Amino acid sequence: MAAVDYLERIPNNVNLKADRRLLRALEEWHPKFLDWWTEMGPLGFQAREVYLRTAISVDAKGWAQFGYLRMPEYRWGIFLAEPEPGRAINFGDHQGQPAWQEVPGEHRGTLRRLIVTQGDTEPASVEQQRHLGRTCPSLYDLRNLFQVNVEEGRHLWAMVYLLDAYFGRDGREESEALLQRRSGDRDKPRILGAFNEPTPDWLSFYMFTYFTDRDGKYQLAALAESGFDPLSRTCRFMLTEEAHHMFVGETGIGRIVQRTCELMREHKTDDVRTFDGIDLRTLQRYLNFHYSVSLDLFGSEISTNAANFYTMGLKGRFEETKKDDDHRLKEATYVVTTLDGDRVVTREESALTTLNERLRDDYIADCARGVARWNESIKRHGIDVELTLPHRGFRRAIGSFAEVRVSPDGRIVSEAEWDARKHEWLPTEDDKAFVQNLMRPVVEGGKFANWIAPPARGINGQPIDFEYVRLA
Ligand code: BYC
Repeated sequence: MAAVDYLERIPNNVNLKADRRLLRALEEWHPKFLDWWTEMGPLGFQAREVYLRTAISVDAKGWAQFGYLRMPEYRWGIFLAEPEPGRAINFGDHQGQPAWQEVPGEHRGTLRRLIVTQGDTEPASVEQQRHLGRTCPSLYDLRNLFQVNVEEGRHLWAMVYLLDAYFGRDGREESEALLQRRSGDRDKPRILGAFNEPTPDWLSFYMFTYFTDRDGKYQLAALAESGFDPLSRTCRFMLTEEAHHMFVGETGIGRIVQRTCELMREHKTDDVRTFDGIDLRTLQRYLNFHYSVSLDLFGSEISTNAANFYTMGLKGRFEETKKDDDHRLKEATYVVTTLDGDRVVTREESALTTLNERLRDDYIADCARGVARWNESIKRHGIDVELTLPHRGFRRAIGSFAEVRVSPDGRIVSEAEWDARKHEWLPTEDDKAFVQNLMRPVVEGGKFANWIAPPARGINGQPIDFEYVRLA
């Protein structure tokens, strides 16, 4: 079961050839996906050989195979984690019943909506990163970008499989629509806010893969708890791919921090811009932006949608089965930080309606761990500056904080103070122009742009100066 069938046009471990109707639906969708990839996928480099990993089984150990291939030849396919025999629905009103192998009729619309929302983010991120290849800081980084891109493409396949296999004609229509919306398009935008923001430079890319892909981790983990077993199994396998994307983000920012500190020490100045480095203040402003946009992806602090997803058994908490409570939460409460008039307060609320906030809390704690690691690196260089996560209410567009202006340190500020100080807190036009100007391609084997340190090690045990992308 774990072996992936690569003899088929669509590699899969779901015995696709036994289901003619589904196979036909996916075979019809396949060329449309390739058209979308050509139109909206990475610009340039499509004819180049890239050292990519491909899934060859769904075992935790050794599922990946590395080798050179051209991106359009990537074996996008359908991989579900192994079924857990006897798996039950672990939370909500259906708790204790066997996990659903088919869509429960009464939750069909809600489940489809969740799958479409998840699916929509995957092509969106590829669209956002489309232009980055032209300005790569190294071949190593270029290869990582493309690895992330092809795997986001595969995550789209994962959701399209669920739509086509389980939702009939509506599912097929949704699969088409996933290829028609466009990130940032005024008329047919992607569904969630963060996926309509541009990713114009590599600093934004690393912030995105650190903060926004991490939302992906938490949302996928919550969906992996689903009582709808095919969704759970799909998300469990996606999480193994997602880990690399966050690694790219964390080490990417870590390497920029390291290089900045080296330049600060070498030239005895905070203002490393003169030396083609990215100063820590600019890094902090980019961090503030990407963190706040990603916090919005968790939805409102109080959400009846979230309560319903849980009660229906469709979307659980992070590590639901490790929690020691009744997994129904009808009587339970949870403390949330929210607004009371013009004050930031903490308040006890129903545990069910606050599930978005709880997931956001798990996410915030995880984000903070990476920031602490970057700060250790700054400290090791003997520099007395710390990067910080801004307050959760800062620059929010979703939830109660969207109504007010909150400073990074968590004060509600007037519109006048916001206007006067937002340049200290968020990337300015000048910052963006400066960063853009640094983005000059470096494609010589083993060389890196001046604003980023080389990685500690290469990919899959290869040396750092390995030819990760064959340009000739
Ligand atoms: N932008 O009750 P509320 C990833 C809408 S990332 C725009 O507060 P709810 C990846 C919401 O849809 C993970 N709209 O929120 C990362 C609702 O609309 P309706 C993606 C927003 O429903 C990097 C209304 O506001 N996966 O995988 O409890 C690269 C009130 O909503 C936003 C998922 O998101 C927003 N930020 O929760 C590649 C999982 N936030 O119903 C990939 C599936 C809320 O009033 N999605 N709204 O029309 C969900 O679980 C939920 O839809 C959300 C929102 C958590 C997003």
